Amino acid sequence: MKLESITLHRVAMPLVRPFETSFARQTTRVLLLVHVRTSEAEGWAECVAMEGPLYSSEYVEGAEHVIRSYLAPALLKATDVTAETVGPLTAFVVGHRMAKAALEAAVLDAQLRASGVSFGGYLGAVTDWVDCGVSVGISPDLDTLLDEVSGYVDEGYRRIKLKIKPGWDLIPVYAVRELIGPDMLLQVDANTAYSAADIAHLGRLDPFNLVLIEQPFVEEDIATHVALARAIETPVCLDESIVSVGVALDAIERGATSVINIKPGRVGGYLESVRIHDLCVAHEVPVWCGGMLETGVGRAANVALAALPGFILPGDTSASSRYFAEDLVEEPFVLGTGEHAGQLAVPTGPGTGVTVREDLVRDWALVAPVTLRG
Ligand code: NPG
Repeated sequence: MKLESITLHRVAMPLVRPFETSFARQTTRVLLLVHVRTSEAEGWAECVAMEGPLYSSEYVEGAEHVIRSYLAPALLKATDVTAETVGPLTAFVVGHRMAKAALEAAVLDAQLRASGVSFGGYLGAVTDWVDCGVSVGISPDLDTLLDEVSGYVDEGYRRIKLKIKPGWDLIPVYAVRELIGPDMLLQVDANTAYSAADIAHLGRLDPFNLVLIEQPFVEEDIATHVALARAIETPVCLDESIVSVGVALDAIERGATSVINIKPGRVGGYLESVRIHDLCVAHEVPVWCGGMLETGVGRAANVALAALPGFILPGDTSASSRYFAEDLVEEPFVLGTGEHAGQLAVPTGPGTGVTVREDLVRDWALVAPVTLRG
């Protein structure tokens, strides 16, 4: 395909409730949407970078800048662009995986719409419904936390993930385990908030029968995750550290991680996500699909990815209503009922299978959109 234009929309969407992690408290999701026009079709994608460089070094305005100055010009001057060539064409730029992932996903959406294939069909989905978990932020107090968790259990979510940090770990985990009973899937996510000195303390989570503890130490520190995995019974899962299939292989071989969270933005796209998935299947390492407070645009693609066979744990693929009163797409994600309680249906239409509400993109714009042409 020939890429004719790339339009960047910076929008702000109010969250239904504040989302607090060990690194930030968000009340609004500021994000970058990428809209491509090709010789054959149009495609949309969402860049998962946050407003500030707090989860990773990427952030909205930085992603916008690298796309405008480096990535878009490289794609717009190429004679043939497909999702498979976005990676090679942009490999000259170091890092900036979230920006690259958004471009690759927008091109893939256009390409699949042109050929009438769904994301799930292209990526290798093997199921029509995926199990959903929900990520619960750090609360002002235990009562608020338990209220929030009870609401999600009543909605049908199949797994609870609690955000933890030093000073907010053993007691909330104990209280939530008491609330939800011994069998419901429960896991914790530290977003790099701990250090090697906390290994014995983290071992005190073992009695709570957690599915996993996610990313307790800084992303570059594989060695301390190895030490933790040897010291405790709770499986260790890496998120921030896993930025490519090469790092995933290293972390698995060193015993730093026995479960992997795959986030397409963090690893540079859906194609690299499938490579990590395949590696994990070959090593019998379970994977699950992470989330970055995506709108329906990114959520649709994530739900398709989560339908691959290695995704045996529920993902942070929650319903649209977990975050937004109104989603950016005409088909908001709603949890199923009956046998599909706690699940989302994998979209079946061409591309992501969702239609962007351009009226909302306009209403929620933070700045005028920018269109780049070859
Ligand atoms: O359900 O989309 C979701 C959010 C899941 O907790 C979640 N994401 O560290 O995994 C994370 C966290 C996150 C959110 C990270 C926003 C960065 C930004």
